[in-house]
Amino acid sequence: MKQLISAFALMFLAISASVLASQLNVKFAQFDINADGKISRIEAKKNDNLFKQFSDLDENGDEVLSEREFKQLKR
Ligand SMILES: [Ca+2]
Ligand SMILES: [Ca+2]
Repeated sequence: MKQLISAFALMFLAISASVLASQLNVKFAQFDINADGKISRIEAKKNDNLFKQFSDLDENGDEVLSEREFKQLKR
């Protein structure tokens, strides 16, 4: 019985991890209006919080946020 429970627990963990990951992807895609894999300053205007942090998030200073840079966003 215990084994069954831990199997369920593992499954639950795996599912919630993938849900979390897909939520992040959805968010990035929501902002990336032209789907070029980057968020421009204009696209970031959709969200005040993102727009305010834009310069801090843009580590390489190319005026767009990659998905990796976007993930540093503080909520
Ligand atoms: Ca874009
Ligand atoms: Ca950048």
